Order: sequence, then structure tokens, then C-alpha cells
Amino acid sequence: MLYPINTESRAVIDLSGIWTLQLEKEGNDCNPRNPLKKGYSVAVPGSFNDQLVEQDVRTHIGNIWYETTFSIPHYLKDNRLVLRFGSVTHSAQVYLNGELITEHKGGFTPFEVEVSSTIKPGENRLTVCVSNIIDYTTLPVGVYSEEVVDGKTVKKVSENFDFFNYAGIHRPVKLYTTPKTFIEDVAVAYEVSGEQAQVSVQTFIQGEYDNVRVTLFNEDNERVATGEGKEAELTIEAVRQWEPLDSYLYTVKVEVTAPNDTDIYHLPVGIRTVEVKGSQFLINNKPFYFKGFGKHEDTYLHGRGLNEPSNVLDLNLMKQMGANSFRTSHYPYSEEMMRLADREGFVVIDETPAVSLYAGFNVQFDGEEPNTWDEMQTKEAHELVLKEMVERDKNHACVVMWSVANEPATHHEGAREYFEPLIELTRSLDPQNRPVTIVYNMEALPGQELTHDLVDVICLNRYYSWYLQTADLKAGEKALRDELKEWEQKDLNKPFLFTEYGADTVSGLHSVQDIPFTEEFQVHYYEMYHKVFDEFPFIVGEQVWNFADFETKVGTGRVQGNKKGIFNRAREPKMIAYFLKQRWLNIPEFDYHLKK
Ligand code: GCB
Repeated sequence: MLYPINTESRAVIDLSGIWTLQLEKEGNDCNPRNPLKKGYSVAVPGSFNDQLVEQDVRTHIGNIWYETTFSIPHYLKDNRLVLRFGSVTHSAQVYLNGELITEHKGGFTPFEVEVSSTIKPGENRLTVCVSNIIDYTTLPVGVYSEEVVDGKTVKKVSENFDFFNYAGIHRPVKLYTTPKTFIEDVAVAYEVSGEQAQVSVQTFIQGEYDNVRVTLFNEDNERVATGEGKEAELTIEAVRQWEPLDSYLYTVKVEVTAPNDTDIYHLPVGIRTVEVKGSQFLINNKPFYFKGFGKHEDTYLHGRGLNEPSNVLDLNLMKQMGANSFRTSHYPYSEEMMRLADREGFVVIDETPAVSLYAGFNVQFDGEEPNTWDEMQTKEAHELVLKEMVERDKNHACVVMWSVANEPATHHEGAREYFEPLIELTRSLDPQNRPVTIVYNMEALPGQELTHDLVDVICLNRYYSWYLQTADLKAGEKALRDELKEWEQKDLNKPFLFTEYGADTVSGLHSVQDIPFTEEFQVHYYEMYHKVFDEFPFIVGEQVWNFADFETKVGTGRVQGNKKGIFNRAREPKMIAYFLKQRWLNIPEFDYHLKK
């Protein structure tokens, strides 16, 4: 799916701004046939939760109705008009002037609907029914229940994850135009040999057309290659590759000429190769070392809503620390962030919202743990989000690997049967054939883990000396080293990547002893891990948990959110930031183990 941009043939109208919001509760039903009764004012895009002040509003579970009105200029009426949502969390029903025009499930991928014939001259009323309910059929998963309180049914969700269940219209809502014959999608793949790149540009077109012209421009806007047809082949004679932290973006201009019109689209494209070879992760044929973070889309006021100044600041802070990568834990991030990462040269692991597919995560059970793969009914949602994520992000140079899930119960019988087809599906969808991974939890130990032969890279989340051997750095060090030795003995000949390790730390707490939650403990914790990592050449990187403190549901293990940030939620550094910076600025992007 193409990102909506203004081009010579297309116009974009942004419907962001202040919308009306109403919460649906028993006795307060909303009927889209009538305008919403005067409700709350709420900013779109953004999570509704932190914009309104009452406690029961912030934690409301169920339907949340949004409404706005708009008109379109009469000179656009002969174009094809499309209404597009960057994301609505977790599901949406969209009504135009009271009529249902589309529905979408899944809170982190875009969807669109043509409205050329439904839109009216003059004022139009756009109503969106958002639901933040999650259960064992959705991604992410949660335990859904209903309770009768004071004679009324109250909906409840207990999340299978450690981040606040922010909801709403999280990303921009846009109306865009195209000519009647239009470019539906573009897929770019390439091969590089020596100086030369062979670029294949596949154009998907709706409607009758005469001819397709593809032109490639360099960053100086000079034409470097041209091609013709729906499957155009272009040659760049002296290619400048996109490199981690040294990005270079060509622009692919696609022009589709139809009898009465021409549609034009401009796609930024970085040329870089990715390959897993033995225990190395190669970018542009060189062994890459990941330095960086697991993150969240999480900021004050915006919640999980798009916050571009924060995206810019986060990448600048990362750069300053010598980081070169992040994972979109635990859902696909905004298209705006992916475009920014392309431009800034960040290496991204793109993850689905399949977080903690683990039936034991959230429920009390007597005796034997329930088997996750008997309980979860997420196959359909999982296939859908993989299709939508890969389709949306396939052209991004920043994306070097797909993460199919974070911390599923891959030690439960049935995990292989569940994941094998999903991994195959991911591979079949990607024209650039990127590596595929699953991020493993602490139960996924050598000897117990059932899927690691299916993935290209073994990604580990480990919390020795934190959740296990709490505060005991010696015991944690031993446990970590012992586990890595066990993996080493398996001789898997695959790269290992640490995708999470971390310790909650409250900014400003200090101690001369190794006391959890203090800034000193966080530093010693990371020093211990890094000492062990450096002993194992099959480790191709370290992404700490987390870039910044983030909001979670309340609980005795959380002090106004998860405090494992290297920065606090306001993006102020903790002491560890300076230690990490010192380490990472001394680790090159490539050949770390050779140069060590
Ligand atoms: C994990 C999860 C992450 C949590 C983290 C923690 O393993 O992947 O979502 O936030 O642990 O801090 O407990």
C-alpha cells in the first residue's frame, strides 16, 4: 500500500484536528445515522486516554465513537477520492454520512476505502467507531471479560503485554485523490554486483493504461536510470548504497499514462543488501553489529499517537549515543517513523503485534499450565497483520528483518505447527527476501525451544539478575554465560541477537551498593551483560530494553510505568546513557568481532 503524498497527479487533504468523541456505555448507545451528541473534544491523531481527565474515561473498554465534518473543494470532484487511516487501535468501523463504508481489524496498519461516489458536495459527516477490546482472537491478545456493576455491564480487558492499552485514531486520517487509472502499489527489488545495481520495479495498476515509465533519480535529482513497463528493469551503473547511519535514497518516479490522464508517484528507495550467512548478519556483504534499542510509540499526552517531534528527537538521541538500530517492539510503527528511519540510516527490525502469545501470561491456573496453542485463536489475525505489515513496509531500506512475534510460548507443544506456516507466509510475501525471526522469552532455552531451526536469527530477551537472580550480578553472569555456552554447543551456525535485557531504574535513585532501581545498578547490570556478550562471536548485536520509560497498566511491579528506559519518559538521560554511549561509539557498524 502506497503512503499518501502530493504529486503532479495526486492531492492529499489531512483531516487531523479536533474531533468529537463519545464513549459507548450501556444506556449510552451511539447511532451513526445521527450526529454524535455533543461529547468530548479530542485531538486526532492521538490516543484518547491521556487527553481526558476522568479515571473511568482513561480506562474505558469498549466502543469509542469519533466524529468530524469536512468538505472537499469542488475542483477535486472529478478525481478518484480515497479515505485513508494510518491506524486505528484496535479496530474500526467507518461511516460516511451515516452509512458504513469500511471496517478494519488490527490497530497498527493502514487501511483505506474509495469514497468517490459516497462523498457529497458540501458538508460530509465522518464517524468512526473504535474498539479497544482485545481477546484471544486479536493481536495483541488479552483476556476479555464482562462484569455487572450497579446493574450495568462493564467490559474488562487484562492485557497479555507490558504496555498501556492506548487506543483511538493513532495516526493521520487523510483524503487523497488519484486519476481514474491509478498506481495501486509499487514493489522494488534489486541485485547488486560490484558497482552495478539491477533494480526491478513492479507497478500494480488499476484501470486501462497505455504505458508505464519508470525513472530513477539520485539525491541531486539527476536521472540515473530509466525503464518501461509494469515490470521495469533498470540498471544503476555506479550505485551508492544505503548504509547504516549513512543513508542514501534514490527516488523512483513511476508514471502511468492512460488515455485521458497520467498518474505519478515518487518512492524513496535505498539500495542495500541483507543476508544471513553462517553466524553473521550481512548488510551490503559486511558483518553488521546491531547497537540500539527496543522502543515503544509512547509519549506524554499523545500516548501511542503519532508524535513526529518525538520521533525526530529519539533518532537524534540514538545517533548521539552511537546506536544504529531499533526494533518496532511490539507492533508496526507509523509510516512516518519508517520513512524517517530510511532517511536517517537506522536499521529496523519490523515486528507484528503478536506479543506474548502465552496462555500462562495472564491467568491463574491450578496445576498444569494451559497449552498456549490450544487456547489462542490468533492464526487469522496473525496472517492478516503479516500481509499488511510486509505489504506496507516491503520497500523500506531500513527494514532488514521481520519479527513474526515477541515472546510467544515456543516451548509449548504445537508452537512449530503454529509458526512454520507464518514464517513461510512472511518469506513468500517479501520481494526482498529479508531474514525472518521470532523473539524468544526466558522459557525458550536450548533443549526446550521448539522453533529455532525455522528462523534465520535467534533473538533473545533475557533478564538474568533482574527477574531471575534479582540483584545478584555474579549469579546472573553465570546463568547468562552458561546459557550461551549451551547454545554454542548446539552448533546452530546462526547469528544470535540480544533484543531485550534491562533493569527498571528510577531517575535520580542512587546507591553505593547494587540496589535494584538505582542508576548505579543499571550501569553495573549492563556492564555484566556486555562482558559476557564480548566472549561469543556469534552474537551480532545488542538492543537494550528500553529506549525510554513507558506507560503500562498499574501493578505492584510497575512504578508509574516501566522504568527500564535508558532515558526517562521525558527523554532525559539516566547515568547509563553515558556508559552505553562510550561503548557504542567504540563499536564499529561492521566487523566488530574481527576488530575486537
Ligand atoms: C519482556 C517484554 C517487554 C516487557 C519487558 C519487561 O520480556 O518483551 O514487553 O516490557 O519484558 O520490562 O518486563
